[in-house]
Amino acid sequence: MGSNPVSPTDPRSTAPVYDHEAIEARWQRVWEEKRLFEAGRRPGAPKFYALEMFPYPSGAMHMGHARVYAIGDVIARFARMRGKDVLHPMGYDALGLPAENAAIKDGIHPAIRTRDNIASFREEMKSMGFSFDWTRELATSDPSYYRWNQWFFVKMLERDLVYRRQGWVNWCPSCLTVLANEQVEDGVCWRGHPGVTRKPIGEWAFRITRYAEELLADLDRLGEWPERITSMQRNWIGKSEGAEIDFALEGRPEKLRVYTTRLDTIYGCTFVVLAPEHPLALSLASPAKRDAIAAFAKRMLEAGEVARTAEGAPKEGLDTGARALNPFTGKSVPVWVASFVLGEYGTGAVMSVPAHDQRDFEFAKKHGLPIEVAIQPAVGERLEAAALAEASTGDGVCAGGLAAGKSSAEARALLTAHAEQRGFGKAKVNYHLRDWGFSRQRYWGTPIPIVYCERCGSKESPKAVPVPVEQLPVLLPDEAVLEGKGEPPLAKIPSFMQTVCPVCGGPARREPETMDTFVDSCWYFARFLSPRDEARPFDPEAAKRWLPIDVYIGGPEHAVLHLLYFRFWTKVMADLGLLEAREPARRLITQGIVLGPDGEKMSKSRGNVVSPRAYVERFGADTARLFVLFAGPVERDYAWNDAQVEGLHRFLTRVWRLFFRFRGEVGAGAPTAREGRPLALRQSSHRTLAKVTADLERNHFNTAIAALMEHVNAISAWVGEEGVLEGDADRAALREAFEILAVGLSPFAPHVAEELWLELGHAQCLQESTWPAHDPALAASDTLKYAVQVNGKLRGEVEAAATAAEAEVVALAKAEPKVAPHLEGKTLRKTVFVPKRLVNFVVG
Ligand code: ANZ
Ligand code: ZN
Repeated sequence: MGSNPVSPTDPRSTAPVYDHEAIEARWQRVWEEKRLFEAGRRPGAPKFYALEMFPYPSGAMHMGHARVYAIGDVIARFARMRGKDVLHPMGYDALGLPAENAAIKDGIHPAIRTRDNIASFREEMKSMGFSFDWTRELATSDPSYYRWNQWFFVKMLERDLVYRRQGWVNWCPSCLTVLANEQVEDGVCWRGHPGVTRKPIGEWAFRITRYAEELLADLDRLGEWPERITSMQRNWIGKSEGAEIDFALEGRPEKLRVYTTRLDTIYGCTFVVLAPEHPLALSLASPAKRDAIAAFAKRMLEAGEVARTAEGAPKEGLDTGARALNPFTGKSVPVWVASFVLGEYGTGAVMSVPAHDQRDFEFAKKHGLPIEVAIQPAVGERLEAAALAEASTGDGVCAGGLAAGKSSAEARALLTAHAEQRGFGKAKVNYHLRDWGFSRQRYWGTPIPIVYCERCGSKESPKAVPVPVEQLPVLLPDEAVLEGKGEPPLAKIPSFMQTVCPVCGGPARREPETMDTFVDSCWYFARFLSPRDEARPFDPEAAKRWLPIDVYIGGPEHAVLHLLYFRFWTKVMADLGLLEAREPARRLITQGIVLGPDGEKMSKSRGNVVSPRAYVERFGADTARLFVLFAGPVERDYAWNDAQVEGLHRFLTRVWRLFFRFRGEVGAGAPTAREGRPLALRQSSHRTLAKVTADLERNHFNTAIAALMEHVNAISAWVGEEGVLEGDADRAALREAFEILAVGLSPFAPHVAEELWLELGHAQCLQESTWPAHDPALAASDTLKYAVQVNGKLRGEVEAAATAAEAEVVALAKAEPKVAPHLEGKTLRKTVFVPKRLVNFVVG
């Protein structure tokens, strides 16, 4: 078999055995030695930035990682072969809670655990043959990274984009500590203590709301983001257009301002409701009710917004005893406090219209408050308040008042204008988006670069002084007291806490809080541009070339946190003059998850976790990659399936055997034959190339792989059992078939592909080669199906060569056995021929 001389020490001497281990190790070494994956190798070429969401380095890589990086790798490899200068970096989202929680349990320092986890992640990713530019690897736990988080903090503080506010946290009264949401389940802390409550606490927040409108408007320009993600962001930002209206209070000088999106319903307002925590609630309440309202407010704040606004949550409330005057009618209505009105949205006060708002309706029914219809449906039966079974929430026609007879939309405009004219109201836009509270009472995070100085402030309220940027980083101390109890960990380390004030030089205390790790992932994509930069977060010139990211890939679970925060941060970086782009990523791909073999989400507790490592060892990276890419479309979830993995391994083995059976016989010349025996094989080759190329352009990887499988079948069938090649034209066609197979496989199963390519006599790696163009004539489907009709009625079908002339097709159609009887003995009046589609005989 084969005529190439093979020395006994050459690994190729074992060629007929598909030794994935040797092949994969070899190509990974070659790629690295040739530095093929380093960005900037083709300075004049168009750039292409492919990025996968970087991993949190937990114990080991899991299938979800394997899938997302395999997707990114196919895209990066294809782009390189299309002549792009590709940036495809990898790093670690290395700070965060899991390492700290684990440390509390087993005492292993988060830094050590993280270092070890990164080492094993790196090794596993390398074993998969992912084409990362490893020279740019970074970890967010490295002070050379997080110092720039601190730098951004200071710059944003200067621009009033950072501020201190009152926030709410989960509090465990037994541990005397603040807990993250994921550490609390049903009011029980992760260490088993019941009675977790919410507690007010000072926190740092980013003023993301300043960008609400831009974040919303730019969603329309993100043409290549999944609609599902942009609509989740749109809802999350929650733009609301309405009006603020002032109600006078009986016997008091203050006004009560409400926010409404339905000013058209004002004539049906029968009471006003305040959030229990509204600043006026207590002072409005009659003395007898004050204690009850204070207790109610405390209970509501502890319950939290989610519980209060949940559908079906009880509509609790209390009458304050005060009364407000509807500015449109002068009518006096009672003022209540209620669970479902939130202090932090709008004005914290609502004009209640139970006939047209469901929450108000339920509240009115429960507390015996009146219901009055203000809007009649444009068509259909008149509404009667007494007969309502639920609120009628749609727009309609105003039943009375200034806008009587007008549509709801007209009425809103008219009544708002009236309120503006009279000075008791105005149009107002609100957003549901809240500022981002990002300080955490944790150790394993970026220290917030603030010191508190009593001399610059006062003993009662020490001034928060930012650490000057020249003094950054504020290093996270190695010493860590991790007990999961009491004060934040950094507060327990005197050597960290005690410092001097950068303004007055007096003694000062450091901020013991650290940053949310979502800060780290806001801008890592930019750090990859100059990851060793000591002078600035990243090189703005490099940013000009590389940003925005061309394809960003990650899980859809990040729809509204990470993916919104990193858009926000990009806009801030642009406003700081660091960037031109105002959006981080042109295109977003959200991949489905790989479920366990039982079809359930993989989890340790279910015992259905499949780790890539074992499969890479047993079947090789190429098989593992093919599995995660072949099992279904990119966005779809699917379950791990051992049988399919084995099937894919058999496929690669088959490719291997087929190739080596003919390795010595494939010709050297380029094929030219367009007829005879070679034609069928050449057509399969070019059709496959056309299909794989088109599928790669659309990220339809599973169908591309299926086309390659068909091509292998076609090669097999063509060579036949005997495997006899007749002459140079056959040999050249076979070479072409294998070359196209190698090229087509190369983004998916790159190690096998490179091996075939080398064996075909190429000196350059596939990753250095150019993706070939298919020959359209050979790729064209060579036969066409024509429908044959007689007097417009379908009678049969014929298949004709794509190149066949009209006369030829018509002749075939006439001869078709199912058609001929309908023509017999009739006069053919007309023949209608629609190219590529149909023949219709009109007979009489
Ligand atoms: C009167 C009214 C009548 C309302 C009606 C709705 C329907 P979005 O779209 O979410 O902005 N609201 C205002 N502030 C609130 C707060 N702090 N907590 C709870 N609810 C509040 O919703 C705006 C509507 O939600 C406002 O319009 C107000 O109720 C209520 F037939 O005013 B509406
Ligand atoms: Zn000071």
